[in-house]
Amino acid sequence: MARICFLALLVGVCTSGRAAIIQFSDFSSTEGLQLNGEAVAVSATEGRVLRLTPSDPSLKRGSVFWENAVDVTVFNSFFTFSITTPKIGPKDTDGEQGADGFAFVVQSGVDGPASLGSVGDGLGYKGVQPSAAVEFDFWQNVTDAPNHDPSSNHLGILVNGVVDHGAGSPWTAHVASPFDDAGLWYAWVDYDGTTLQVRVNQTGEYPAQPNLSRPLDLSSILGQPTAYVGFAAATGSGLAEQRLVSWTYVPEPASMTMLLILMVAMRHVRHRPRPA
Ligand SMILES: [Ca+2]
Ligand SMILES: [Ca+2]
Repeated sequence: MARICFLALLVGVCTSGRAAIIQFSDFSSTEGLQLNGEAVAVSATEGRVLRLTPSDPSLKRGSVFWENAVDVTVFNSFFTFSITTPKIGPKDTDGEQGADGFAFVVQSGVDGPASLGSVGDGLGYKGVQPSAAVEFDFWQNVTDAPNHDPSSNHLGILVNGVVDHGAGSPWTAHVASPFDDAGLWYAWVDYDGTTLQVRVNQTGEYPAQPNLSRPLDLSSILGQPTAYVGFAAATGSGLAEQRLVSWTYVPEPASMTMLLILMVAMRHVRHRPRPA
């Protein structure tokens, strides 16, 4: 179910005139989204999902963006994904199969919601700028592409379509369990106006500490306080079916969203009929 709504409607009070929410509990509708490249809504074990790349043939890419630019001065975004990998094909420098990965992307590029970067190590994000992104990368590019990937399964916070982390691989974090294990993953990306944080796990409980954070002045990077938000993904000679299962984007601090959820829950309790 797709919907864009307003916090004021959720809580019954006007908290903000700009706070439009993007919410997809599944992708039975893709209304409001622009799908590019290989991105397509399909039925999967998780329900109606957004498949960003198919598991074959090789060298595919896809992206999806909300069709209108939204406020990105502060936000929190929560999404779930699952990735399957046919255990065939080449192995990376860590001896792991499956490739390449995807990214949550905030961008103000000239192609707008049609933006789509390069295949393979580019994750469908390389070259998209001005931008910032959080990558979920499960192919280690060290010698085949000089990206300084720290491991075969890592997070990275990227800027301006550059997927090379540089010497020492700053702004990356290794994640022990492989993203392409076919299980459901939960991810949170929070921006408080000064620092971008990312959390990921397979329990669905919001972790106290982020896996990775990076100070960023998004408005300066983007050249404006609004941007197109969405996802990009790619495969290379290694393969993977990458599925976005759900997605919520709220242009408010994470703490505000928690408070609003609590207020909605309390309203439901208050309005529940008393037993006879
Ligand atoms: Ca891999
Ligand atoms: Ca990589």
